[in-house]
Amino acid sequence: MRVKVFYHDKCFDGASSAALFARFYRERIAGDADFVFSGLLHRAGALFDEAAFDGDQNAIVDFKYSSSPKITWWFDHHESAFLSPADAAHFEQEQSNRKFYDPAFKSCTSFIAMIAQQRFGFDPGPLADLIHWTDVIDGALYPDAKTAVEMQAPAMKLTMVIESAPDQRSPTTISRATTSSFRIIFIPNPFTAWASARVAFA
Ligand SMILES: [Mn+2]
Repeated sequence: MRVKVFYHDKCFDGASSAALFARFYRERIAGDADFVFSGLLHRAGALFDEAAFDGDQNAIVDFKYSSSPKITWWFDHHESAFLSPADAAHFEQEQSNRKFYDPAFKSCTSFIAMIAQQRFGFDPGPLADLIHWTDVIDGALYPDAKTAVEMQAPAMKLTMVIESAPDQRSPTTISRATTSSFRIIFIPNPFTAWASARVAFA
């Protein structure tokens, strides 16, 4: 079973949502599932490439609604989740119990955790730290200005990596970060004042 997970790319909540969804899916839906992660970005023109929805199951997390019949799971919490009134109406007709929307949630990660627990018996306990930090980061609920500025907490450092990552490995990075210790390596860029950040696992 090949499950393709489309997530909001270069975004901590997007990557966390994809990682949490994969863990929930493997624990409560199909233990033999293989996951392919595919990042999505907001851009002008068509957001989705219908031909890319080629998994046995195709999920979208922390990103806009698609009415494609190939999309079998969807979770989002953005106010602007629907591209058109027709998409919103399509979602209203939805009967699958696989597509969920609640703009009251600070992060899509905490939303998926709640739905997975209440409707599918998933235990989000081992991911409590990840869920907490995703709410902090996506909801900009920094405990104080110093935390926001210095980005010292491990999750803040991961955020820097995710949001500068030029590739689609972020959900895998987050998954590993929830189960092993890691450190952040900064690689100076000779052409700009910025350093790029990479995760190294212990
Ligand atoms: Mn989000």
